[in-house]
Formats: sequence, C-alpha cells, structure tokens
Amino acid sequence: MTKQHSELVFLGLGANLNAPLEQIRKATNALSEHAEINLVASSSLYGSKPMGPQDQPDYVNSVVAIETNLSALALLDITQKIELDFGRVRKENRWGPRTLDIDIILFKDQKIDNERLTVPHYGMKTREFVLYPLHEVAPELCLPCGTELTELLKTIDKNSLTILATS
Ligand code: ROI
Repeated sequence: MTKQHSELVFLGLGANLNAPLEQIRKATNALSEHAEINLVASSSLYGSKPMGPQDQPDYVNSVVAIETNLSALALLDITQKIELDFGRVRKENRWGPRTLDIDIILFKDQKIDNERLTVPHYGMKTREFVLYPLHEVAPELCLPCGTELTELLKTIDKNSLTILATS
C-alpha cells in the first residue's frame, strides 16, 4: 500500500451471527460501492474467539483501509446505516453476539472524542482481532500514540486467531 497512512481511515469489521463470513464480505462491498468511499485495501477474514462472554459463536473479523473526504461523523452515519441494513439491532447487548459491527479504528491522524465517537478506537490496542488484520493492510503503521504497530504486536497474544479466507 503506497498511500500515506495519515491520509487513510481504518475500519474494523466483526460479525458472529447469520453467516458472518458473508456479512463481512457484503459489508466490504457495500463500503466499496459508496460514492464517497475509496476502498484501498482489505485484510484477510480472520476467525477469532469472542472477547467478552464466551457463550456466543466465534467471530469473523477484518480490517479495511479506505480513503474518503467525508468527516468522521458523516462516515459514522454511513457505517451505522450499513449495520442496520444488514439486520443489526442497535440496542443489542453491548458484549453480545452481532450480525455486523463496523468500528472506525483510526481516522487519518485525527483524535476524536465526542458523545458519538472516540477515535482511535478505545479497545484497538488490546484486541488481537483488530491489530493482526490491521498489520496485514498497514505493516509499517505507527499509531497516533507513537507506538509502532509491529512493536505492539510482539506483546499481543494471537488467542487462536486464524485466517479463514482471503478477502
Ligand atoms: N470479539 C471478537 N473476537 N470480535 C469482535 O468483533 C467482537 N466484538 C465485540 C465484542 C462483544 C467485544 N467481542 C468481540 O463487540
């Protein structure tokens, strides 16, 4: 990937209900077909153990890199609409299973903290199912806190993360 990381937006996708592999593939398509979004790269699709309650199916996770001139909140409107289009019920249990989750992980070099959105994503630095796919699409990424992604990964257990399919 030749783009400057500071121009890119990274999204984390996750699903563990209703044919999750297909959910992630279709959601990636929906993003790439949006007029205001240019899909730059998408990671493999990973199988991951649930973080949180264990009495739910394993997840499928991926990370995509996009370019957009949208604001972060306008992009959030779009990702939330895609989640709803895919049958996501908004008030579902915070740590429970979901048809589709699209998180804004990094938005260019911006730090955002308001009632709708916190970027960088608050959990990204501890979640193997975010960091390994992120490394696949941006191996040289330096996080806004100054940490090299490669260095951070040395401390993050894979926790049975496996590649299920290429994107
Ligand atoms: N666990 C995994 N492995 N992947 C996710 O995408 C995911 N999303 C969630 C919680 C419930 C925190 N657990 C997850 O929202």
